[in-house]
Amino acid sequence: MNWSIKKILIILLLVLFVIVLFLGFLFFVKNSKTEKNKNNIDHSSNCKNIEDVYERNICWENEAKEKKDIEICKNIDTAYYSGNCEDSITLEILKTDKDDVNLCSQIKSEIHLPYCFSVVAEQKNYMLDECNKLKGDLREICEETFLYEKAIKDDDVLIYAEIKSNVKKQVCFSMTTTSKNDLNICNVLGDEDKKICMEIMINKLAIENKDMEICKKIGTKDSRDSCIKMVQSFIDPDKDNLKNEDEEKYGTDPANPDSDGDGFLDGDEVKNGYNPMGEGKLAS
Ligand SMILES: [Ca+2]
Ligand SMILES: [Ca+2]
Ligand SMILES: [Ca+2]
Repeated sequence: MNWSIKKILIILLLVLFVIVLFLGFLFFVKNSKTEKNKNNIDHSSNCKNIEDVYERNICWENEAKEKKDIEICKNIDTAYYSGNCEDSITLEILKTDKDDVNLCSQIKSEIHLPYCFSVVAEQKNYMLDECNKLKGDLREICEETFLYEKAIKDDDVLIYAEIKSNVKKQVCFSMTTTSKNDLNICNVLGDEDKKICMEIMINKLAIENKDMEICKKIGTKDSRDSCIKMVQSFIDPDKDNLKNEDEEKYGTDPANPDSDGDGFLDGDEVKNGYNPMGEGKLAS
């Protein structure tokens, strides 16, 4: 074989080698691309392909939470659950990444809104200025929530007075007055608030002491009656081991320890599954 043929053969072999390398490279690139596509498709279609609505919604919610992506929540079928999903991600972002009250305006459910504000309230050290970033109703709910949370945190009865919403004020009063036993704490308040504060405290003391007499300190008749009713339901004046609340339920006499006169106490009959109003067992 002469040299020129050898050279041609070597060149041919080299060219062949380069072609094989090139083809190999192409094959690798193509494969890695399909693998990547497959991953993408798999991830988003995982949830899409689930037939059961409930399971599918949970899948979307988990994926949304994993990626902290509110957009993914929108795949959830029911508006209610999709809103819940969005809210939980907003709250998660608020807690971990951003302490901005504006995030709360993205909250969908009215129930989650005060919770959102309470998270910011703690982050912002209950400074009401933070609520100035919002407008209208949102600002009002924000301020009420800040005050409410601060009143409870500081156990300070004077802060309640600043809360406008009556329902919130009452909840707030009862939250803190539960730790106190002195009616005088209400005296620092203005007339209207003092009245609410006193009623809540008196109710609490009457129930704690199982004493209806305490209720009589309440000025308003309706509130007084409801206090008495409340205390009555917790007491057992005929000492038959059945509280008045339960005497009413079983139709027994709250002033007679043995309503059916068979020698067994109302409460003991009920406890052992017997009818306190006659013969035989209680219907389950
Ligand atoms: Ca009784
Ligand atoms: Ca009785
Ligand atoms: Ca009896």
